[in-house]
Amino acid sequence: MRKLCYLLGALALSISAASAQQRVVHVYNWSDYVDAKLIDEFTRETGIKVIYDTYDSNETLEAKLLAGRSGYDLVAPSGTFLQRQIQSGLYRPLDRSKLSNAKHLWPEVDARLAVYDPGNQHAVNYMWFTTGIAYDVAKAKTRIGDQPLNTWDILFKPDLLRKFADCGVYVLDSPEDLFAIALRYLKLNPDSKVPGDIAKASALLQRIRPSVRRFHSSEYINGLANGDICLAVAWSGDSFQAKNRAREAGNGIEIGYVIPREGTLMSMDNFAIPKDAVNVEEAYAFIDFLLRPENAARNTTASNFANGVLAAASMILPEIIQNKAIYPDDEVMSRLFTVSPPDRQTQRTITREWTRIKTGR
Ligand code: N2P
Repeated sequence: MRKLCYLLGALALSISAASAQQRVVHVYNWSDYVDAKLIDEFTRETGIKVIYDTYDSNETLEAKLLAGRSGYDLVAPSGTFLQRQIQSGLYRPLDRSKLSNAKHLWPEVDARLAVYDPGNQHAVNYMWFTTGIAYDVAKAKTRIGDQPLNTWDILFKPDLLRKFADCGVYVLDSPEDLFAIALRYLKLNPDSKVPGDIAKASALLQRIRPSVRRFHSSEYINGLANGDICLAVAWSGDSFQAKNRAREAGNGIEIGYVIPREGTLMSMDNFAIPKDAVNVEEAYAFIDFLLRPENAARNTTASNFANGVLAAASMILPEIIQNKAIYPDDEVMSRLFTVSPPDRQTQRTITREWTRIKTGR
């Protein structure tokens, strides 16, 4: 009996010692952005447990980072937010020598990222994408016939947008995207910080409110896929996820996605390690695992977003890599633009105006 007690005690001790040693990484990434199986595979391979939380707006991530100790070891801000957050000292410099797979990164994407992160010192690209129009093909046809959807007229001509109001219009809750697109539509500089230009864009955006069911940045994937909504200002990969979910459900709903002819915003989401991260080596291990070309390819297959790993390209399904709305060719690329972070004053104005646009006041 005594021997059994001793054995059990020893067992309990060794279990608690093992769990005390369990390595962990706290990841905060965008929702619908990873092949979930890869997270388990990472743990099996490295013994590092992943606590994986998600968000769907840069503003949410930024609020967490600014509130002090976020508890996260790895986050994925978009370019302009990354730039401002680097300037605020929120990230550690990245030691690329700890990322054996960084050599597979796409030099052109790295160069684009360097606009936000000079010298590529704090971040590596995860995915890059456009903002366009996702729609239910059949419902669009009954409402506007053969009129093309590849124009921001759909959003900004109130008579046109109103035709979709009954079947459900969603718009990204992302002022950066919507202000840039409105400025471009007005033939102004999409990166303008001029107060008069912002005011004009704001007035244009105010007019869409009556036909919009909700400003939200992730619900539209299922909303489109199950027929609850029929039009969304949406991110590219998420729109194709909606298309695939509808196809898998076999519900007969077909979802389309277009990059309007007037052009649109191109953005990038990037991995960075917060200054106050505790599990830094584990964060490096997780980034490096996702940069492995076959894993990057799997994340693109799952999310339909273009990844930043050039060596992954040959492993991506033709229907994704040849899809110009996901991997734009030169013609599409010539219609894309990027923006820079607003100064403090402009940011305040945009935040205030965006609240007014969303609430309709
Ligand atoms: C993933 C959305 C990522 C694109 N669902 C916006 N950063």
